[in-house]
Amino acid sequence: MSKPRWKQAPPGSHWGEFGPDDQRGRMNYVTASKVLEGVAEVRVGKTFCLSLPLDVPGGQALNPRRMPPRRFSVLRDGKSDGQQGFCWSYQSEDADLTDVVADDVLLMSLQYSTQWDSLAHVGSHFDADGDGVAEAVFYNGYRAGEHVRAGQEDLDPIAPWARYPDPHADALGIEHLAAHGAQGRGVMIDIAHHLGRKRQAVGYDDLMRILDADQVTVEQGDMVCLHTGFADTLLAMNRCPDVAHLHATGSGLDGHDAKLLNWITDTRLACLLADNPAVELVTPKLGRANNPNQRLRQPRLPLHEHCLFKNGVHLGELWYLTELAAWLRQHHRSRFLLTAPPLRLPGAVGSPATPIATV
Ligand code: UVW
Repeated sequence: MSKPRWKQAPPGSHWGEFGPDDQRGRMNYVTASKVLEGVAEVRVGKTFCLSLPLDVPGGQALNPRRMPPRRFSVLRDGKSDGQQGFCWSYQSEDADLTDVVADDVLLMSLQYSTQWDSLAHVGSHFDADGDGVAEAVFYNGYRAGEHVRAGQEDLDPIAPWARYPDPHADALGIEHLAAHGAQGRGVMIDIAHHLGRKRQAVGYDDLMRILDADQVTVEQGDMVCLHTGFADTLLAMNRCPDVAHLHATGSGLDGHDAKLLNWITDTRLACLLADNPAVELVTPKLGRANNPNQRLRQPRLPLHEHCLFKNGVHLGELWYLTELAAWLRQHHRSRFLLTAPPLRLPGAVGSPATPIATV
């Protein structure tokens, strides 16, 4: 039995729900019977790829901290074979060998494009050990600096932004989701159909109206997809995102709506996946308290805090849901089998994904 990591859990959280050392959060609700409920939704065998091309959005305008993919060819003995382009051949070892080989190396932010956030992605400053001082902690009290570690500074980085190589989430890394398989019953909520693509924070009341109108029911262990249309607007920009336009378009959940946050917890949904950049609508700057000397400590991303930090609900962002949402609407359905494993990359805080829906 490991030493308890917290004396007090954050208000509105469910730390310890699956045991004090759990690292899978509400994906624990995606049980074998839940997978079978997903499989029962496969009726015609049609599949949908729910990933954007991984070089979308394009550049760094949408999020300056996220680097687009750069690929490098692998050289053999320090050189490429000029005749073969970037390929190399075993002929350098033995002239009788005929094989021609191409290998790539990839350098990118794991959360550049269609992605999963692990539970080590967003934590909070919270006094978990009850000593009166807030410390940086993640879900189930795992600590920044101890369980989720930054890399060591490298003065000769391969790129300016690769200055701290080998960070490691010893706890809560994305490999826990990969080991689960991230397969279960998907449920589509088609926000774009009802609210269009204008920028808007979608609260509990809006969401309930949409669920009612489309007769969508969300149950324990469902993997819930939110179609806002943002990815369509982005794709139309063909890798040159017009950020002003993007910021004026596309809805997201209202992370400041307490009723909505309670709904997320009370339904016991397993994860939230959206075609927008953050699932929630990110407000540019929060107001200060009336007294400028009084610090108002609050999260910039309240839905991230509620889901990743407090309740172990994984988030998926920049998914591509348009064709699936249209097909489901045409066939009067909202449920499907979702198969969305992240990379089984130990210690990573997020991962690209190529989710597949089967209907
Ligand atoms: C942040 O930018 C913090 O996260 P996300 O990509 O999950 O919105």
